[in-house]
Amino acid sequence: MTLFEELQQAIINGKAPVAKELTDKMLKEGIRPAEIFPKAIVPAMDEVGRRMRDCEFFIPEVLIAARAARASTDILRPLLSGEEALRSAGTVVCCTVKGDLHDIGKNIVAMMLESAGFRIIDLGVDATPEKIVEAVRQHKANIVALSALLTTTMVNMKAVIEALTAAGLRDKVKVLVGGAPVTDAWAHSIGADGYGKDAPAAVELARQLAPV
Ligand code: B12
Repeated sequence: MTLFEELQQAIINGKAPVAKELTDKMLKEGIRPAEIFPKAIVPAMDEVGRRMRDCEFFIPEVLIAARAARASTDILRPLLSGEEALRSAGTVVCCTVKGDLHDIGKNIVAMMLESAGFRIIDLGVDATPEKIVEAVRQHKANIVALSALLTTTMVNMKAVIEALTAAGLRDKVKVLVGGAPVTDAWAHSIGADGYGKDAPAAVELARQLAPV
């Protein structure tokens, strides 16, 4: 097995200390940090996504795999010159909308997107439209990923889109929405660009909407 394959296995199996060790070893052997994303981390998280879709993996396995991926990305991120590899996939402002404190799904989506090479600006939970608009402007984001778990807070997704429009930023970003009560029909009705039912779908959508 190559080191790339070993790292893939470590991530899929959720072995964060092994992932860290292998990443250090790869760097010592002269492998470029930017090479490790497409050849190990991204395919590993793609496989995790496939397993989740096929019900071979459930939330705990996904979280553990994402944590292993993070053990590797934490080492690599500061080494990427000008963050070229991360920036090339796009910048995502992600959050749970105002009034909503559920963040487990949002965190999985953020970790999967990060593992897929996106730069993540995570605004946490209870994010106001103003805060989101400000972050999009400041970080020149090209994607906004909004999560809502309550039927009473879904409507705040619409408020974010209206605030982006009012700030003249709507045509600069693609807005993705998700969360248990959210549907494709809802996404359409509020003028979002896409709805994803789970984290792998979020990655697919982000790749489609902001192609490298
Ligand atoms: C855990 C939980 C909590 C925890 C949250 C902890 C945390 N840090 O997140 C706590 C205990 C704090 C909580 C509080 C409340 N909760 Co609660 N909670 C849940 C529960 C059991 C699980 C949610 C979860 O984490 N699921 C696992 C994750 C992985 O799934 P997910 O969030 O759906 O995310 C996936 C997808 O939806 C998608 N996705 C998510 N976000 C995004 C974003 C994008 C862009 C994309 C593309 C995809 C995407 O990808 C994710 C990964 O695959 C749900 C029940 C349920 N089955 O959903 C109730 C639930 C959501 N809660 C509910 C309620 C009512 C509440 C409270 C109001 C309870 C109360 N009376 O105080 C409060 C509200 C607090 C607030 N203001 O937010 C109701 C909502 C009912 C409704 N239809 O509105 C639910 C459905 C329970 C129920 N059946 O009544 N809750």
